[in-house]
Amino acid sequence: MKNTKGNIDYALMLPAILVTLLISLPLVLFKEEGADIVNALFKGVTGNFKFIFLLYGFFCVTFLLWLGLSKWGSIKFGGPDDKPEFSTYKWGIMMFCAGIGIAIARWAFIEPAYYISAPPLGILPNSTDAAEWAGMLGQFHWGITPWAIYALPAFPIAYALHVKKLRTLRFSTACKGVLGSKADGIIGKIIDILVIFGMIGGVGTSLGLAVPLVSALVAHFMGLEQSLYLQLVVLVAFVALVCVTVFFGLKKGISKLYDIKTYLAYFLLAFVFIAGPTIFILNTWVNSIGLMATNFIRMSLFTDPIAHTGFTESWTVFYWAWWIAYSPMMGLFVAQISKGRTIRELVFGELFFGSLGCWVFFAVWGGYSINLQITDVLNISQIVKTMTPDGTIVAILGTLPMAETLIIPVFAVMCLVFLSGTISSSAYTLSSQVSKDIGSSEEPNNKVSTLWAILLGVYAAGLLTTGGLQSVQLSSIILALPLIAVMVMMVLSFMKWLHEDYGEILDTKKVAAKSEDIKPVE
Ligand code: NM2
Repeated sequence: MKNTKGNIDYALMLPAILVTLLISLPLVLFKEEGADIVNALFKGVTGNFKFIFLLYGFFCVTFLLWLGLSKWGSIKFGGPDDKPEFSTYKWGIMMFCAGIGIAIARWAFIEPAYYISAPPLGILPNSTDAAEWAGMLGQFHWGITPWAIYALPAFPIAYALHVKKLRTLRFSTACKGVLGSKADGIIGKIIDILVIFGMIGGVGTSLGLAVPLVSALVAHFMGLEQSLYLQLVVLVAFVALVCVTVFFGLKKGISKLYDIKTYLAYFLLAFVFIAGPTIFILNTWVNSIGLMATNFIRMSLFTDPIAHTGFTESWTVFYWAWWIAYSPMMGLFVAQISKGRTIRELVFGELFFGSLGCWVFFAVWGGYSINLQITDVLNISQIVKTMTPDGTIVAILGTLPMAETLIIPVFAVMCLVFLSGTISSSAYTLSSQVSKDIGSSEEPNNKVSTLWAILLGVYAAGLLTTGGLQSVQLSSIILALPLIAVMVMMVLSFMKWLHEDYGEILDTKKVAAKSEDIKPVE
């Protein structure tokens, strides 16, 4: 259904626009100073708050495992007769595809190169241990913890939607358990604004990484030099393309096209697995899982307080923040497709399908790169120091059979589709967040979505102009930090609801009967 009323909540829309412009424009206009500020902020925020990010990631894992195994696990999102809408397999694939975008293509091939050249915990760079840990760290940073971070907000939202039957696409509503009617006032607005800022921060990171990758691929095919100018041209072209499709409401038709990126990714996965060192990939994967299992707590809480190598800040903290920033968007989506599932199914389903999906990509693409390094075919740990990350990806792909005729073109098409998909889906979500009273089946206003696509473009231009990975990473880190407080409040609210609605009943084991008696909160 179209939201033709154009019902915009200006109390959310205006601060969001203002802050986006206030961050982006100075970055574009005062490039040098911008870089210095970014540097200082990065050090200050990560240095002082890294323990919070690490604790939060660890909390998400332990809390969800406890929740899934506890007596609350059998509570269903919905009434006794509600059945899941999708088969478990389809549901799992939908969660994986919704949560993963171009970032996996940007990182899976090159992440091991960084880990080999600068490993944590005093491991000798470029050593055998460094190569083994390179396999493990990719699995760790894209495994259980980030998927637990993604999953957490889905629980309060799914409960509010399917059990409490609240028309909620707002996070403030999911905090009603603790906030009560305050959720509709200024505190609620602050919560919703923080969520919007978090989303902008996360999408900014994605675009800041994706645009240079796509322009490196464009440069490769057209024989051009990579430059900031080319990146901005690519960005403007994509934003314009998305604006046209969003403005004319072509979302349905276009979303079919977006499906092809998944098939292209699967094709590249299968190709590298078969054409690459299959047995080495499998061995490295199994080894990585073992290393991860033994070092899970160590890495989860590794604040690096003595040596201050910067590993924790530029990897674990950055990743957790990036996933936190996307977690509201993901929570909304997962909650909507999880009607009829139990709490236990959602905990283990999301952790299983999500982690497994990422692990396969990192095992295959990352394993391929590690093999290049140890067989001396391509010294990736050296190349990554002299070339841009995007140039390194092209060099890695160049070692595959049929690189120029098949692999790099397929990879390029996949990235192009991913990039426009990221811009358009985030523009839609942001637009629905600033719409008043919008239900889950309604579409947000086209014009507002178009405006968001442009704003995201301006924001990404700011990040790209300041240059460097740091500003792109900082975008998620700084805007995700306040979200942690919102998430904790949502969890408290959720637990309060569970206790109120099911506490007594669960003790007498009559779960199914109760869900019909629950009245929506006013
Ligand atoms: N995460 C999965 O750009 C993207 O692929 C969106 C990024 C949070 C690292 C998701």
